Amino acid sequence: MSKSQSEMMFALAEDRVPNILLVGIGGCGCSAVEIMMHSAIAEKVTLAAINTDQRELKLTKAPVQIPIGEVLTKGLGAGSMPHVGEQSARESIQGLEALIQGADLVITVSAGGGGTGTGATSVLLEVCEQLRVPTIAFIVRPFSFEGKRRLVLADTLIERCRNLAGTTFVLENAKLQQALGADVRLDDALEAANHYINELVSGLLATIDSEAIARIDFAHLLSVLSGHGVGRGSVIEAEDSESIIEKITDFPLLQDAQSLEDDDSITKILMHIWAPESFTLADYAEINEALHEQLSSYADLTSGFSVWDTPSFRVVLFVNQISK
Ligand SMILES: Nc1nc2c(ncn2[C@@H]2O[C@H](COP(=O)(O)OP(=O)(O)OP(=O)(O)O)[C@@H](O)[C@H]2O)c(=O)[nH]1
Ligand SMILES: [Mg+2]
Repeated sequence: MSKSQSEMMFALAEDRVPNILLVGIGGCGCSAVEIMMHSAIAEKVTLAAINTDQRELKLTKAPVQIPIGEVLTKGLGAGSMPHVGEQSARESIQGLEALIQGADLVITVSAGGGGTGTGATSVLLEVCEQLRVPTIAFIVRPFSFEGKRRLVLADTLIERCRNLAGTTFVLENAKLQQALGADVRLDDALEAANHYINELVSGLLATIDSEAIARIDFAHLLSVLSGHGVGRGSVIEAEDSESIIEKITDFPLLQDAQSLEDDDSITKILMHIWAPESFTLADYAEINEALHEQLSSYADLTSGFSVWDTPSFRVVLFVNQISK
């Protein structure tokens, strides 16, 4: 190989951006993708929507739309039957394989409790596992007033995801009322949960995207968010570093993690801080200590740091708690 050829290959490797695929599955997943279509995420990842319900699918305007189970459901939905969602995904397995092929990371968004999300999400995650593509799953857990059946179905899906995905984040619809007040309209509440997922995914992408003094690369991100753990995350805007510490382990819409002793679990943390120039090593040490105190004294922390010309702070935090 000539010198110029090898230089060119090196340049290509340096410039390669990870191919991230975000897939919304079922009604909730499609609504989340629809929100992302109007956010900066649309330029950074490939957005795809999967559904048995073709009307819901088309509403997303996602660049990649995959109808599943067209023979089984005739495009009319899975009627809250998870086995129909699952069989639909199996009927369309070749389309799912073609979708995943070549991705460096797949992020799924879906709700448990209905037919399509509950049945098809784990089939997609299985395909990713077979093709050795890392995964992160965001699962929405229904409101308790929707009845026990939906909650049990959601919990079965969450259990499956925990065995298949690198990290599983569980959003509780039940926490929306607490976070937004009792008078919130139902459609606004559902949308707020989807915006929250949008914010977390944007935060995650920002950690690897920034011009940083200490940079987190894509391989760091994958290593923190692997191991079949329970995920929690937050994006904090704060005026000073004390306010960061107050808010840092507040995960408003996410399911509470089981409290495990350090001996029973491994906690991995990914954090990126954008701070003004005045930020000191002492401030940084204090944030790190607060994290260890509130999450785990043995936590494995990967952190990035950027200085920006804004007087306030922004912190993106992801925690992955893995049972030993
Ligand atoms: N946060 C949020 N939750 C939603 C949204 N849409 C539905 N849900 C919740 O998700 C659960 C499952 O609903 P869908 O995602 O529409 O169900 P599906 O997977 O399309 O299932 P089928 O329609 O039966 O095929 C519901 O019981 C709601 O609790 C949404 O846009 N945002
Ligand atoms: Mg549906």
